[in-house]
Amino acid sequence: MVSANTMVRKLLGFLAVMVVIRGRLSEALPVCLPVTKADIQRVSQFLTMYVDELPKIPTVFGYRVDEEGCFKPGYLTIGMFQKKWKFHRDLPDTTVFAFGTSAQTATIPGPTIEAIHGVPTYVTWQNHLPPNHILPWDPTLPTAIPKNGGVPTVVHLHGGLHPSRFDGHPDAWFTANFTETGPTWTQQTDVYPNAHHPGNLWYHDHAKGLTRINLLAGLTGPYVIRDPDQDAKLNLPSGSEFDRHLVIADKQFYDDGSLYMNCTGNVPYVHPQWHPEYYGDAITVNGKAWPYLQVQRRKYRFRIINTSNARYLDLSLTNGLSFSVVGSDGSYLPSPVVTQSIVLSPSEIADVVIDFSTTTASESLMNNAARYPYPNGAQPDQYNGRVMKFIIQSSYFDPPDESQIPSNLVTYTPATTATASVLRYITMYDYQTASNDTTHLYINGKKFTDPVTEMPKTGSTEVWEVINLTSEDHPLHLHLATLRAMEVQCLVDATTFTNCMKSKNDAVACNIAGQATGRTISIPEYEKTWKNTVKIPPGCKATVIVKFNLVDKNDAPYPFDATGSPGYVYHCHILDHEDNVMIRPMMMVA
Ligand SMILES: [Cu+2]
Repeated sequence: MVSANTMVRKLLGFLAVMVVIRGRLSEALPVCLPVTKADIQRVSQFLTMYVDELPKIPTVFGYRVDEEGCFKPGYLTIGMFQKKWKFHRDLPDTTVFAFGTSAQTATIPGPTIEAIHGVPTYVTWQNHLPPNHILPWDPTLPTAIPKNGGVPTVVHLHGGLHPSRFDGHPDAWFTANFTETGPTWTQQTDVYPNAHHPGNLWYHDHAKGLTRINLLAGLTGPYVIRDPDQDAKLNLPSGSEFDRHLVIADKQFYDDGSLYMNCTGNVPYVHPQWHPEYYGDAITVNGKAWPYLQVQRRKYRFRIINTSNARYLDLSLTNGLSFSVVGSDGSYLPSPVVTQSIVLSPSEIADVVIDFSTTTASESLMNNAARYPYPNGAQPDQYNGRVMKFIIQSSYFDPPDESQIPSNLVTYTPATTATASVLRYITMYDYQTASNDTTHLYINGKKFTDPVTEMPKTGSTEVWEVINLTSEDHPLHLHLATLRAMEVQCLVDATTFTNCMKSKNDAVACNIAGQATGRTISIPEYEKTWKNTVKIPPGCKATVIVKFNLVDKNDAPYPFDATGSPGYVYHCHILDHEDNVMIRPMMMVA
């Protein structure tokens, strides 16, 4: 273990230095002593796998039922608290930031918010966090920096359809007790109309420049929009025992249990702390490192959310089990897709059924085979290549399994470019030093603060041709919209095209039509529905249909006004990229 380092670290860990940046800001930043990568890896490697039971995430209800049995709007107050969390039996308690209705009940991840389609949920998000962050951050990024201290937070409901003032705009941050608020903050309570069709969403922090550390610290939680009639008709495995979330996030720890986030950047003279990708060796599920779950020999539904900062997951099961994928992100598939493996970028959701009666084995491991960075980086090892274990009980238990995997699920507006009114070219750039170290990443060569260029008409359908000029995959996430990648075609000469784009920043002038004629990458069957995040492979162009309307109601307009301030954003969901600064504003117009 790293006891020598830890002793010094414990001595100095809570000291802070006053760093004056550009003579304007004085911030208390943690002092970090250098530890080697091997030191940090050793902490994960000492943890025995599959000794902690998978926690059941608590549920809170974002609606109420009146005397007549009708659904009525629900009112929730959910706080963000600093508390101690046990990630593993053999790891000391970890200081985290957690969502919950009280400090005592706050969990990693936060409680599942259950909502009813079309019934509004009011959430007052409260910040109870201390004056200083528990993780190092980087004031040289465009960052929410309060004048009087505190940890800025703002909650985004990922996949939600709602007016932009409730969207968790990166500048709508607030500190404890709303003492200080960001420039686009307007109100304490967000109202979610739950206009999105029934499906899987999640909520997480979105504060400018701090998203990567606020999520690593624990500020994530699941959100489900239900339609009881549809649930009854589908008859998928249900109830808190057989319908469960698996919220996956990779983490790295010091041997005193505290969360590790690098203190020193990869190009420290540009950004002293920022690093292009955070990867942890400990794979946590529902807040436990490599947990186990005892299951009955029957069908289970798992809503799997990748809440990692940068790690893609390529999930598979041992002992012959497969996934029947019923949904991707917030939507159902038209019919189940049986697959041996599922690739999830950060923020993507797979809604699956696993039928444990199809094996005679007594256990099955869920493993991860995704290279990092994806898809050309390092191969996962025996630590970050493991996720969790299912222990399959030998006998058959009550109640009998009457659930099913129906052959027809749910269909929405067909995916066609014919109804699109606007074609946009969206380009992803990576800026590097002479020695190929990334200093920042942009979309369309623009900063977040450059004037808004994407102003879609509310109710419309667009086509976005998204071109990835970098060497790794990026998960493109749009707020408000639902989207679907139709085809991916790679560039024949990425170097020439990238050089042209770096001088002209104009895909048409750089002959994208002639360039994007290379190899095609097929879209997996299990992603062929309306999503909110799509993967954009390196050196390729993805044709993405983007809908600013209701795909479950034949492209009907939103039941709320999506125009007006502060607007929405779209961004890469690798959080380290989003923070520096692969994010752009998006303003809806009438
Ligand atoms: Cu990215």
